[in-house]
Amino acid sequence: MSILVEISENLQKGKAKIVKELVQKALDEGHSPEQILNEGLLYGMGIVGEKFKNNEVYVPEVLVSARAMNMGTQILKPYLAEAGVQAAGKVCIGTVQGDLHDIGKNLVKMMLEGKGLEVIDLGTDVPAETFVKTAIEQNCQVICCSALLTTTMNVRGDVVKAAEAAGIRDKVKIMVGGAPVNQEFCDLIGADCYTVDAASAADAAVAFCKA
Ligand code: B1M
Repeated sequence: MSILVEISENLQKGKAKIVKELVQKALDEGHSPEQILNEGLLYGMGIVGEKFKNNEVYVPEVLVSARAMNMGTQILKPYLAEAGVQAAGKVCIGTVQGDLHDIGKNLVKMMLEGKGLEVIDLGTDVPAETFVKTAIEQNCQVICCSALLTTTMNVRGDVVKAAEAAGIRDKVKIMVGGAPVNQEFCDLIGADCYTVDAASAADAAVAFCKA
């Protein structure tokens, strides 16, 4: 079995320590950091994302795979920077103001990182203006707003309005998700995209960044 396949398979099993060792071994054997990232780590995380979408694996499995992914990327980070490998795009993500639920938001973040995007995590209880300020200052192509409470649903609409007021609405895509919202709500507030789960959110963000 090739070492890149071994990395992918151990990542899918959530074997963080082994993934870390294998990534170092692959580097020592002369594989390029980009190849290890794309054909080992990201490939494995992509499979986890698809299985999650199809209810073949659940939140705990995704979290352990994401941990393994993070351990692997930590080893690669300095080499990738040296090799000048560019992130596929930049996204800021947060749970909206008034809402402290962050498990789903963290899953979306992990999937975005798993797709090679640079993610600025604003945490929870994030005011609409902070999303917009960050997008401007950090040059993000996408803003991702998560929330789980019906009482905080409308803050997503405030993010759209704040982006309009700041004059960046045509420069940034606004994505929404979280249990109480759906496509109809997304259309109503004038956001760009609603996705039901973390893996689909990552696919959509990549598509926006490529466009
Ligand atoms: Co709270 N909570 N909670 N809670 N909590 C819910 C959401 C609730 C449905 C429980 C219930 O009553 N049945 C209910 C909301 C009811 C409503 O609004 N109609 C509720 C409530 C009422 C509250 C409090 C108000 C309770 C209280 O204090 N009286 C309080 C609010 C605090 C606040 O936020 N201000 C509160 C607090 C908490 C805890 C702190 C205890 C804890 C949160 C811990 C944490 O997040 N760190 C908690 C939890 C764990 C839950 C439940 C049990 C689980 C939520 C969860 O993490 N699900 C939840 C009940 C339930 O859902 N069964 C509940 C797993 C997670 C992976 O799913 O976040 O939906 P989810 O993410 C999904 C998708 O939605 C999507 O991707 C993920 C999967 O792929 N997704 C996106 C998420 N964000 C996305 C963004 C995207 C795209 C997709 O694009 C940008």
